[in-house]
Amino acid sequence: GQACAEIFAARHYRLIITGRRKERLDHLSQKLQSEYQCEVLPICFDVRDYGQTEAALSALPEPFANIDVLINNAGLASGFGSIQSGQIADWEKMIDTNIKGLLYVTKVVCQDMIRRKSGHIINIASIAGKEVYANGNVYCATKHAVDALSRSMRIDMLPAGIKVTNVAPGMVETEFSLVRFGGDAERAKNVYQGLQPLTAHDIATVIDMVVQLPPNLVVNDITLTPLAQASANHAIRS
Ligand code: 8X3
Repeated sequence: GQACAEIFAARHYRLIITGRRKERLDHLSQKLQSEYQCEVLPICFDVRDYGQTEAALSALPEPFANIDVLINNAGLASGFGSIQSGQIADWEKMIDTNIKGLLYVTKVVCQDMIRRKSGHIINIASIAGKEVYANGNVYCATKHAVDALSRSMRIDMLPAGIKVTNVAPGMVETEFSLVRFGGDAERAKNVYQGLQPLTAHDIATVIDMVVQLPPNLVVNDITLTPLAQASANHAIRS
């Protein structure tokens, strides 16, 4: 999310950045405004709560009211273990954020896009939405749901001419693994041991490329991996 905000700020897009942690959000907002002189509206809310989501996004102040590009980036993996040992709290957090949060935000934002017959929705899915791997179970299921929703949205919004792009990254070094392993930094580091993972900036670069394409050209689905990764289950390490 932050990497995308930075790339679009450099293009002087008017930005709405959202998240749960006000301090982080305000800090990023100030950084973008001072580094790129762009207009930024930070809004703090939790996508897991439909009431909060609707209140935050349905009555935007005028210069920010018409959203052209929505990036559904909120998502996480929580826990890594067999289905039989899974924690209900982890499952609910992933289902509520990765599926329901994406649905809630999309429902609010797409209304105006459909009215204007213009807009681009980018759903950040995962290679875990294309394949499954051991101990990925519920996370993989939520990302398979995102993949299905991207395809469904594209069909449902076809008459309105809304672009929908499903972005499915493989190994990207962000806070992803740290969050998945409950803050265990050593374990998180091992995930990318012996290979060069992608960066958030790599993913944002591709999103920017997809957004810049001509009106009649749509990337519906794109899977991104580092050179050392061929599938969710095949990576080569030195
Ligand atoms: C992140 C990629 O392979 O760790 O969604 O599930 S993976």
